[in-house]
Amino acid sequence: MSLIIYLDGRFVKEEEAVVSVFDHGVLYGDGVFEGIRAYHGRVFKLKEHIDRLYESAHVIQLNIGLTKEEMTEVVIETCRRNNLDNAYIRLVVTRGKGDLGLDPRKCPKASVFCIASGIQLYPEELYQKGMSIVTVPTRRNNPEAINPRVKSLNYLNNIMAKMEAILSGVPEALLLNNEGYVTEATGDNVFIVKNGVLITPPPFVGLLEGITRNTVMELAREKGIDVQEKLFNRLDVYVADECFLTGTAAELIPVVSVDGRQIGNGQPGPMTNDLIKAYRELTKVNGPLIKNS
Ligand code: PXG
Repeated sequence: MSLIIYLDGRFVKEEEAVVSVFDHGVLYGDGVFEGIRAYHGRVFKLKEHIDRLYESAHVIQLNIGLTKEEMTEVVIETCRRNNLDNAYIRLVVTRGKGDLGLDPRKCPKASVFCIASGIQLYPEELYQKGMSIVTVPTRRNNPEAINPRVKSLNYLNNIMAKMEAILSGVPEALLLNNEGYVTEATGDNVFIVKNGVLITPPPFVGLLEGITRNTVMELAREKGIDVQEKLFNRLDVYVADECFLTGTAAELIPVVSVDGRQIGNGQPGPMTNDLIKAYRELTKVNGPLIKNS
């Protein structure tokens, strides 16, 4: 069945939802986006996603042309028009149509689109048995060049790393920064557990401050767990008691092997499993209602 897509102020059929070849999002990756989930008829952490989208746009000096309230309604209405209670939502703002040069001043109006579709869940086996990952040669973008805190349409850094992971026979990559500190995976943040402390790298190392990451840190603190944002390297991961990745699409995924080194006892750890449960509970109650008829 054809989806209904929001595109520049209108709801159109998927077949009609097309952007120009002169759009600078297409020509240069000039734009920002969000990946959002809806669960049980609610858009999870919608305010946080909208806030991050507007912050990313602000950094690249992109005028979205809609208020946050209007954008919130765009997301909810897109779910409603497709009658979705559970959805994966992609909200994109590009620089819009310009000429063939780089100059963003030639793009008078940003283009906004929103896709809400059914979700492709990861196999349950991944959550039961955990995932193997590797560190890859490609380093995470230098924050002084392209700051990973901006969720921009330029994802080549992540895609290169993803290809290197696949070449190594695993589905996900761990990216280091130029100093060798652990940053994140290609579309997920990373956590380790050592001696009961939950540790994740600080944003300044060069990573996207994930909404799932922040949610997991909150949930852990509510449980009385000591949560620390601090620098660590590959070796710290090898000797961690537990490791997991967090992201909107993946939620929390246990990691049981990194560069061939078994993590902990090679099974998803108790803190990881506890947090997976707490996260899934939260998805039942957080976020504005879609109110499908
Ligand atoms: N780091 C990066 C680089 C990301 O792109 C996350 C962390 C997690 O952030 P949230 O806010 O979702 O907890 C992301 C988010 C995919 C996919 O298909 C994932 C993202 C973006 C695009 C596609 O898995 N990531």
